[in-house]
Amino acid sequence: MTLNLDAYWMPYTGNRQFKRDPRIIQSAEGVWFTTSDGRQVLDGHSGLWTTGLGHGRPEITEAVSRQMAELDFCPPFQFGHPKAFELATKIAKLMPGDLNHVFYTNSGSESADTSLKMARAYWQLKGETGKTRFIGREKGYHGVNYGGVAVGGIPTNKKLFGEVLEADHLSHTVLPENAFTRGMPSHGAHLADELETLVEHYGADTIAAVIVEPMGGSAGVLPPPQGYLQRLRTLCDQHNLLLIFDEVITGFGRCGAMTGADAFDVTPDILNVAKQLTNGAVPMGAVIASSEVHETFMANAGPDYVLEFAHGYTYSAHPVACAASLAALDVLVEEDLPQRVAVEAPYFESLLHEQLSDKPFVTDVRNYGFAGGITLEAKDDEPLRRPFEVAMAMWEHGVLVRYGGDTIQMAPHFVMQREQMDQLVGTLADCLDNLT
Ligand code: PXG
Ligand code: PLP
Repeated sequence: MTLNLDAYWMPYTGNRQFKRDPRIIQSAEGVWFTTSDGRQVLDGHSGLWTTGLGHGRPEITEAVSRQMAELDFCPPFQFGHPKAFELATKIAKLMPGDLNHVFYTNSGSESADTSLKMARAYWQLKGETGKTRFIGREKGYHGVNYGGVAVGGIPTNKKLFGEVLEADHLSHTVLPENAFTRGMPSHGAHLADELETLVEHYGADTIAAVIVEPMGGSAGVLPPPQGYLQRLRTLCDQHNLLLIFDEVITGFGRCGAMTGADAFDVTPDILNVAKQLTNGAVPMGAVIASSEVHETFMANAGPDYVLEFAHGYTYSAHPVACAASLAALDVLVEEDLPQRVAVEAPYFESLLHEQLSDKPFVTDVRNYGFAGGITLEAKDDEPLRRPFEVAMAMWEHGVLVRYGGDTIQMAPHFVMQREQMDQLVGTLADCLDNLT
């Protein structure tokens, strides 16, 4: 059977190139994909930062199958099912500080927009009605919905779509003096002080929240400079701004701790997750609010039958997603996988820096936990071309990596063995040698 590729308009894909030279994945198990022509391909990106526990975990498959048979759907507005409450309790236990209240979404993009609405409504309910502006960061990625795009800082994601929110941006933290740093860079904490300048410019009474990824992901793995997130936290406290961490990539183990907040020892007021929440098996995201944020809604909404937060999705707390997530988080905790990432991260770090730093066209190598990114020098006036060529060559050589902008990203599964990491980084090194 030949597939008709025409009708499917693929997301974030060069559709014309793909359909000329398709890459079809048929099945997956552990750290391996099998392609439609029967090749084994090493998954060097945990799916799309989603599947740290490995593909096809039987614990998740069984939980999802059982749930489908028992309760396939439950209206989430004004009704609930047991697993939604069980899962919220479990998530709250895994979160730092008093991040205790879980609002379900279906993706990271929905988490981003939910968190922005939550932050604005919080100030409205407190009577501080002028606090509506958001501060994001250059190179930030907060998904593709309109709010997330406005606070995001990747120009190509904004260019054709227009702006709908009042947002300004801190500078990104990729400094030339930090190139080839292992782990957190030592320069750049001072860039958090730009928040002070923005507060002076706009007035704290016009700013609702600051939203950042504790470690930038999409823009190519950007660990925070030492002291940077602490400085942001202090300034948010001084100026009465909410701090939102977008942990869609860093949530649930990627940084060698349960959250980026834990890894970098800074607790936000609102924390967004998705991806690893179900190990990627079923779409689901969540926004976790501090007790103070939650209580502000509960205390100010009027009579108790009135909605405290006029927001939610048809598929919020979907029973099948809840079942998948309960199973996925059990595996994560029982196998102590964030700790495994912390223990094995130095091995991955050494591979990246020792095998890639001297390769042609590599201008930076960055890493933290089980995340690694390299930047490639632009080919003439085409910065996107070399990462594309490298990723295609790797696919031909049996390894999947993510490419985008001027970077190549790697995200080993939390369960990946050293010899598989050797194959991942070794194949990249070989492909870079053959680059023109
Ligand atoms: N916030 C962050 C920090 C993310 O990394 C989203 C929000 C949006 O999530 P959804 O589920 O709506 O896609 C993300 C998603 C990459 C890459 O190349 C990263 C993401 C998505 C696609 C590609 O690293 N992150
Ligand atoms: N558009 C229409 C016409 C709808 O009726 C709904 C939900 O009822 C939505 C959009 C929102 O869909 P969802 O709740 O899945 O985000």
